[in-house]
Amino acid sequence: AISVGDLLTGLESNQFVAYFQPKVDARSLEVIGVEVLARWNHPQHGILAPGLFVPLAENGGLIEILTMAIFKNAIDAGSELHRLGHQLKIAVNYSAQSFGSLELPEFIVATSQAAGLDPRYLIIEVTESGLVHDPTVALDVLSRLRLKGVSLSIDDFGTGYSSMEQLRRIPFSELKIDQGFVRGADQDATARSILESSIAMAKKLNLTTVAEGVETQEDLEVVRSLGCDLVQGYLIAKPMALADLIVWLQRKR
Ligand code: G
Ligand code: G
Ligand code: NA
Ligand code: MN
Repeated sequence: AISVGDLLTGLESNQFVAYFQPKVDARSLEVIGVEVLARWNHPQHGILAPGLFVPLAENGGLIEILTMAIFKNAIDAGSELHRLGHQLKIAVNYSAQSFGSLELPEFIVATSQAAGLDPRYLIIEVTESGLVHDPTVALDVLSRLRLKGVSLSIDDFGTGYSSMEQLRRIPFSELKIDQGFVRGADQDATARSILESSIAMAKKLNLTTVAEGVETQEDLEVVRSLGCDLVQGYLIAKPMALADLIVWLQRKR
């Protein structure tokens, strides 16, 4: 099993890397941005997924350092992509446990300024459940980031609780509909109705809508027909390393 000690060693020797999954326009399929997904390039176990180490970092008091490492990777990659002519938005997941840190917002802004990447190209994805944990602190941290130009996205929409209240309180600009409502929606009238209502509501609130987990052409057709703005999922591309993303982007040109 992996211990907190291994995690610390991994952080000290820069074993954490960012993978990137494209977010594309639902109609034109033009690439608008990428979601950053953390991976641990472990010397013995190979590439490890966040489900194996994010909870460990949260419980072991290392989530702030891990989040900094991921942001540093993400921002450097964003700056490189911009240099190559890909003006993409870079979305990073933010753990509820990270709201306790007032240093993180400063770190994010300072790091993007140092890399020459305008914070307006950054998006922070937070889950509904994350916001309920400590609502006042979450609002404080997210507002600081918003004031610096960072956009806020509500992730896995529809799976948490008190979602509508979070939409009222927090200055979101994007809403990501959970994969559970997207995959197979062509076969499932209930999922389709939930999708339709979520997209309609998001539009009234002036939020960009993203459908996650688009795996088939049928999934894509459903979300397109409902007017969803962006899509993300295996049909478009799986999460990949920066070098692979660059090749993928060049092929699309
Ligand atoms: O590909 P996937 O297995 O990458 O991601 C699994 C889960 O881990 C998702 O819920 C995703 O939001 C979360 N996750 C991925 N990267 C990060 C990260 O850098 N920080 C946090 N807090 N969560 C992440
Ligand atoms: O919680 P969050 O939405 O950040 O998590 C995204 C997770 O979903 C990651 O683990 C990512 O690898 C995974 N994912 C992304 N696209 C697809 C897809 O089309 N199908 C499936 N099954 N998983 C996906
Ligand atoms: Na996410
Ligand atoms: Mn999600």
